[in-house]
Amino acid sequence: MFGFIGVGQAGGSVADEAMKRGFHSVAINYSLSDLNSLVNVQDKLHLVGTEGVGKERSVAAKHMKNNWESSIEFIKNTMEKPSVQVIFVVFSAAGGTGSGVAPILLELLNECLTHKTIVAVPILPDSNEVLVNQMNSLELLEDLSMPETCVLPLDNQMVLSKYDGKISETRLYKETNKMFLDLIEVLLNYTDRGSKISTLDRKDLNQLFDTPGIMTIAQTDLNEFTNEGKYFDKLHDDIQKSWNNSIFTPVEFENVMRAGVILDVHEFLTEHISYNELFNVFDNKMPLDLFKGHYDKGNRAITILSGLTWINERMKQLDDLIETGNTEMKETTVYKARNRRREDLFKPKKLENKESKKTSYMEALKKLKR
Ligand SMILES: Nc1nc2c(ncn2[C@@H]2O[C@H](COP(=O)(O)OP(=O)(O)OP(=O)(O)O)[C@@H](O)[C@H]2O)c(=O)[nH]1
Ligand SMILES: [Mg+2]
Repeated sequence: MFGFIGVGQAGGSVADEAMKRGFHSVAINYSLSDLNSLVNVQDKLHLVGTEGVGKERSVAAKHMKNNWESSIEFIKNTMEKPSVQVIFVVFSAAGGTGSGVAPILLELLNECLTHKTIVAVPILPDSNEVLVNQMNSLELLEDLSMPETCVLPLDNQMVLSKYDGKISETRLYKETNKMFLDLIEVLLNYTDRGSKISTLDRKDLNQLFDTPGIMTIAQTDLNEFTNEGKYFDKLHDDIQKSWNNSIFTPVEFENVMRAGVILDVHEFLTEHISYNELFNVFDNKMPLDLFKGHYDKGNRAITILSGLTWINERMKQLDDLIETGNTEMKETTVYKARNRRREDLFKPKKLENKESKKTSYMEALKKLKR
């Protein structure tokens, strides 16, 4: 079974939704009001030292020295259940609390729960968000960049682009959380399902999550193939494209360590898949380990790639965004008031207006006399 630890507000929201769906979930935050707003999660750790960190990662990290022991105790008490094998640590990269606390917490977890599989799920901001959020995210990615665990970067920007940017912030967050948990549930459902050909079971799935490095999970709709609308040579292309069109950050095509492929299609399509062709976009050509699950009730493929190279392109994108945003700031100028002397304020004003009125009156009189 899977468990969730939500850190900060965004992490808490995902954990709360996960709890609603029956996953064992807990939440950690400096903000008591954020914790109180969670309705499904019962196990909450209120970090002490400050009620808010004002989006400052370093403040969040600094206060962890007073929360070290309580965090270990909380983790042990709530997450040591033997039924929980894989633990997702979900947090926003863009804020202060989750982004500052999670890297420390991940280290703690790796030390305290050595027999569990820990998966980091940072949530990356969409590019409309303010620069401070982009900077926090860049810093977080730097902090995590030599991961001891699997890192599954959920990306608000990817979900936003699915809606062509036309979705409110609140709905975007809700939708992203929902899509993420739907996908996790779909994966788990497959591992429970039998197949006469080959299955991808829980142990395979756990192995995939147990691989350090970037992970992605992508779905490909194969409807058009089963309707014979597309040629088979497009099959590999479509699946490859899905890797950069998921709800997670697009991947780099350097190394892939492990892969899981769930093919839920009519058997005739399964015969056309070549794993060599599928993975040849990677520099290392083939994963070191491959799990196959073939089912024949649906019309989709799900690929899980793990041990991928770090998301350097996404980091560069954040860096560029910050740079452009920063240079677009105009040089500050201060409004220059007209030059006047204080004593002039008290002088009687010249009657320029009256005089000009006078002349026009005189002119009118002249006209009448003509
Ligand atoms: N996908 C998703 N993203 C969210 C959600 N809530 C917030 N976000 C993202 O997280 C960012 C805000 O981070 P928070 O989670 O509020 O930050 P925090 O960890 O509580 O840290 P501070 O509030 O700065 O102390 C937003 O800018 C979004 O990028 C959510 O429910 N789902
Ligand atoms: Mg917050």
